Amino acid sequence: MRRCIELAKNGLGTTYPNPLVGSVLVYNNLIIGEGWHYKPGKAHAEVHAITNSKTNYNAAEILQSSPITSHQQLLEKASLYVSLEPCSHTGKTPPCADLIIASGIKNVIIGCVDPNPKVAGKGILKLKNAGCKVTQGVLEQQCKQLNKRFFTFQEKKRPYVFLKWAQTTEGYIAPIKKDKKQPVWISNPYSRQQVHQLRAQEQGIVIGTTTALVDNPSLTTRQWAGTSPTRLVIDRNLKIPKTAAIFNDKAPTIIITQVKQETTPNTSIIYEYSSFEKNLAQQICAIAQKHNLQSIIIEGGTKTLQTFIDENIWDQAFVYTGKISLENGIKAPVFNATLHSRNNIKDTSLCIYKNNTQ
Ligand code: AOF
Ligand code: ZN
Repeated sequence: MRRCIELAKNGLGTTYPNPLVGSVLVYNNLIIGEGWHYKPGKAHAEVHAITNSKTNYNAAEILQSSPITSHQQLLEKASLYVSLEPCSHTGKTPPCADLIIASGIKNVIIGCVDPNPKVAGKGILKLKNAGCKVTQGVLEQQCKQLNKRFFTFQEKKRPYVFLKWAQTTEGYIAPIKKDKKQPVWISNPYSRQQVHQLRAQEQGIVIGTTTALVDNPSLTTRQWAGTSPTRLVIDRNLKIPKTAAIFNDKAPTIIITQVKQETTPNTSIIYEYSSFEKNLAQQICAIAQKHNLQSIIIEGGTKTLQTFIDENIWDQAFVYTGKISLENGIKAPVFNATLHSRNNIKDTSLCIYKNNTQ
């Protein structure tokens, strides 16, 4: 199952909106086929594992040197491990449970149940009804953690929320005043590259009006291969000029505003209404949910980050502390959270916090 999780992670950034899934076919303690789900519309993990067993080196060796003489016989004696319950429905691809049954596999080991209401136990039932032995809940927590975005989206009806900021050792995220409309770099180039990796993995990125006006960021994925996230920009009174980088054509942009504004059909700039009176973080999450974004990064500034902290709608925080010193500045958000890990990226430290109350 650990190998299934390892394989599944290869799909991070490409399987969305589908979950990350890995599968391994085992005979006599040897892996005889493996695979992972790569992209929506493409084969699911189990399909890859079964297909791979036809050309797998270990499988070929067994067929040559044991009483088992056909691939069919081998499948009948093999065990299929999969990190998520095999699907039972016809989506973009046919049901994996049907394929497993048809291929003659009798022993199936599952990490966790699929929370998608179209599946939710029906895959397991199908397998059991066909006479397969099913073991479920193996490394269950790790398998759920693997799909924290998918599970949060399905069960809490909101995206998984990452907070991210960089601060100086004194706890400032930016100088009070600056001359140029661009960010002042607190973290080093390596940690900035890591932030681009995060952008490639997540589906949405949120900033407030001040960050858009003062830093003029484009919020795209440039220093890592992958897709740029959808930009969600808070602009209560539509103050951000159309020349701002967030309006470039590199990714869709959702403007969250209290001004009633029509969205022009077939454009990548979408206007979404928010009342701004209370629960702004909750309203932003509802907008992200409506647009099918399973994860969002709250990128700043302090006011926007603090809104999510105060409403207690966040799951994980990435806090970079750089070596540069500022005499005076805008204070970093204030929060009370459990430190999960601490790493140094050259002269910048990265503390990852988790919200244990969620
Ligand atoms: C599996 N194995 O590898 C994955 C599963 O539209 P489709 O056909 O691609 O189905 C997508 C749904 O299938 C997805 O929402 C989730 O419930 C399940 N994903 N199931 O048996 C896989 N990726
Ligand atoms: Zn499937």
